Amino acid sequence: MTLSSKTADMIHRALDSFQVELPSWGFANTGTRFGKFIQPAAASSIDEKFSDAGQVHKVTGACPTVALHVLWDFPDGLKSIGNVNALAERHGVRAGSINPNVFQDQHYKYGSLGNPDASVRKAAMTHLLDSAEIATRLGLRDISLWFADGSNYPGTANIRQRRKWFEQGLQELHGRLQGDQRMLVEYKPFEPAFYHTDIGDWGMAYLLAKSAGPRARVLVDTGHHYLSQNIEQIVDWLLADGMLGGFHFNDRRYADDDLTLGSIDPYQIFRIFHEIRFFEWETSQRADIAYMVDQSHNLKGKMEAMIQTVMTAQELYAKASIVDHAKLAEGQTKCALVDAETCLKDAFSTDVRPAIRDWARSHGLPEDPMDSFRQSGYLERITRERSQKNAAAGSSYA
Ligand code: RM4
Ligand code: MN
Ligand code: MN
Repeated sequence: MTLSSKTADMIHRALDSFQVELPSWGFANTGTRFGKFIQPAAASSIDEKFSDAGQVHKVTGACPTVALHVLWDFPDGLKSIGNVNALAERHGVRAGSINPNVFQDQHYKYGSLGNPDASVRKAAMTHLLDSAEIATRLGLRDISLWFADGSNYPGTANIRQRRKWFEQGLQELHGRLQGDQRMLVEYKPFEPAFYHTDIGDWGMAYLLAKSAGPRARVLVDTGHHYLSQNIEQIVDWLLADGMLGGFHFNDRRYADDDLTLGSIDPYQIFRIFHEIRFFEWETSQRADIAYMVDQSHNLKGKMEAMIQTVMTAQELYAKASIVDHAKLAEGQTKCALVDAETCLKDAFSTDVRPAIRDWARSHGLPEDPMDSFRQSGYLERITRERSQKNAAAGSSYA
């Protein structure tokens, strides 16, 4: 079935406005708690990460920015930012959000901003303020915050006290934001903490963001919910309150599995996009949302996994952009349940791929990004160049 020109046009405009940020760590060798499977082509320097991201952007046209993780990409903090903007530009991308890392160093064993030891809280604060400074010097807008803080056993942590420390810390960080900078507060129910997590759900993230100041928002990582939780309702509530700052996209079957987007439940992502598009239609305003990928690719080839993710995101966003909103609103008002639900089902089951190929062609992009990448010889080249270094990297769990 060919799409009507009106539908194709809606898809075209939606894709023009849709961009998704790639995580630098998605190109690096990462693992599970049991070990790392080393990929010979994995990136290990910021130069290689930008280069890989640049190739993904080149074939998809939808991911001009790269999220950076401070400890992994700037191991010496402010001192290592060097000429990072020029480096990114050389590979056809830009630096994106800045992700502080207050979970990996040894002193964070009992937490960062929630640590009972004032000197550790101070070390975490210094890292967060340095991260804000990095964002300012590089001219970047979003500081994306995830905290591993929590406890493993009942009675071992003063939950209310820790909340206060978080409020203070986030307020202090907010005070350093410049211009249009934002801070995004991410939540996660468990892992690595298995009894309580200090920012365990969207309500906690919302309250902390509110108390931090007007430029703080909530970040929704799609893998950070209990199974069967209605994520699109959370998204809708945050949208209504102007508190939705961004997403970390990934898919999962059980917990925070970090699988490629839409691999398990594409309808879930479609429903999220739908709530956003419906909000935009009702309010005639564009939601200011940073769409980001947060995945770690252990088994799939890292670059192919990323291209597949971006293509899936474009496809699901395109589907959500052709929902007949007027008809849907009417169905909702009249409680015509089947009619309203059919509006979503019709859009979801439409094959939007021909329209995406047209869109790509009209922008001088390859119609088949995966094939274009495979034909390019890039993977063979980086495999040759990087395999020796990667083979020397450790892979053991203990
Ligand atoms: C966490 C969370 C954060 C990410 C780290 C690496 O589970 O999703 O966003 O920075 O993993
Ligand atoms: Mn995340
Ligand atoms: Mn996660």
